[in-house]
Amino acid sequence: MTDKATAAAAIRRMGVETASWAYANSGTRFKVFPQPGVPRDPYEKIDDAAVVNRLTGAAPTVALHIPWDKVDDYDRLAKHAEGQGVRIGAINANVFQDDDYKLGSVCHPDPGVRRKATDHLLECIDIMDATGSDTLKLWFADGTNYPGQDSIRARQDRLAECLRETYDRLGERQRLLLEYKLFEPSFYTTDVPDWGTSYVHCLELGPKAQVVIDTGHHAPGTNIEFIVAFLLRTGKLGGFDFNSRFYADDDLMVGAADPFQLFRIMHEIVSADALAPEAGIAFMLDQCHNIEPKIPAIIRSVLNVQEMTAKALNIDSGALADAQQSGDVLKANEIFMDAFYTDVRPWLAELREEQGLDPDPIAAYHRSGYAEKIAADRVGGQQAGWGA
Ligand code: AOS
Ligand code: ZN
Ligand code: ZN
Repeated sequence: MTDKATAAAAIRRMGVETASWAYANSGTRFKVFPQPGVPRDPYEKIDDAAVVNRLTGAAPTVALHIPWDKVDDYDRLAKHAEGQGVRIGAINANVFQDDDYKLGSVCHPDPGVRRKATDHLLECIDIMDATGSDTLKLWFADGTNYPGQDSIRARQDRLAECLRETYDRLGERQRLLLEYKLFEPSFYTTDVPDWGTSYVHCLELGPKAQVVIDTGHHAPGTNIEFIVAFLLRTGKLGGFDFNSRFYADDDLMVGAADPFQLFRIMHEIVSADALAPEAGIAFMLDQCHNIEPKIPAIIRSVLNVQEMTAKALNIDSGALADAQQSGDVLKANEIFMDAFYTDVRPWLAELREEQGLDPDPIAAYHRSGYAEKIAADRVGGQQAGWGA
C-alpha cells in the first residue's frame, strides 16, 4: 500500500485534461439541446476549463480541437490560458468534417485529398508550436462501408505515408498520439480500428508516436486494462480519452457506467509507476454532455478519475504481491476488491481542504454564481463543431 503521504502527493500532482468541445453545445444526430451560458468562442471555453481547474485543483490543461478552436492569434490564446492558470494540452486534428473526406482523409484514394489532410495535420503542429502544446492527437474517421469499396491494404500504405510526413515534422519535445476506434462513422472497415493497428504504426514511426486509448472505442467486453498493461510495458501508451459507455462510443461521464473498470485501469497505471506527470501519460477527458449541465459534469468526471486513482493507490500492493506469488487466488482478489470498496471520498475531501480548496467542488460551483453569470453574459453559445 502506498503510504498516505505518498498517495496524497501523487493525487495532488495528477492532472486530468479537459476537452474544449465538452464545454460547448453537443448532442446526438437526433437533437442538440442548447444550454444557457455555453462558450461563444475558444477564449470562453478556456475560461470554463479554468473554473474546473480552480475548483478541483486537478485539471491544469485543456485540449483544443482544430478548426473548432481556430483563432487568429494562438499565442494570445495560450497567454489567455496562462492568465487563467491553465495550459493548452493536446491539439486534436479534424480531418473528418469536410465534404472532401467522404471516402477518407489520409487513406483517401485521391492523393489531392491526402495532401489536404496531411497539410491540416502539419498546420496543427504549427499551432502546437504557437501554443506550447506538446501533443498532437490524431483520430481518423477513415474506413469503408462496403466490401470491395477500396483496397484495405493500400489504405494502410497511404496512412503510413501521411503519418510519416507528419511525424517527421514534430519538434524535439513534441509527440503524436494515434487514437483507434472499432467502428463509426465507417461500418465495414476502419483504418485504425484497434490498439494493435495503432501500435504497429507507432512502432514504425518511432519513439515520438504513441497509442491513445479512448475507453469508449472497443467491442463490448474488451479487457481494456490488459491493453493498458501491454502498452505500458512497451512504452507505447501515450494517454487516455476517458469517458464511459453502455453501448458504443457514448461519450458519457467517465466512471458513470463502470467505475470498477476505471479502477482496474488506474491500478495498472499505479502499479507501473506511471501516474506522475513525468511518466507522460495524458489523462484526458473526451466526453459530450448532451443533457447534463456541462461544467459540473466535467467537475464530476475529474473527481471520478481522482477517486478511482485514490482507490488504486490504496491497494495493499505488498500483500497483493505475496498473495499472487503464493498462488492465493482468493486472497489476491479480496485485497483488490477491498481497495475498490473502501470509500476514499472523505480522504479526498480532506486533501482538498489542505490545498485550500472547497471539499465539495460541485457544491462550490453551484454556490459560486458562475452558472448564472455566464447564462446572463453569453448569448448564442457555440455548438461543439462550430466553424468547421
Ligand atoms: C472520436 O470518436 C474520437 O473519440 C476523437 O477523440 C475525436 O476527435 C473527439 O471526440 C473530438 O471530436
Ligand atoms: Zn476520443
Ligand atoms: Zn470517440
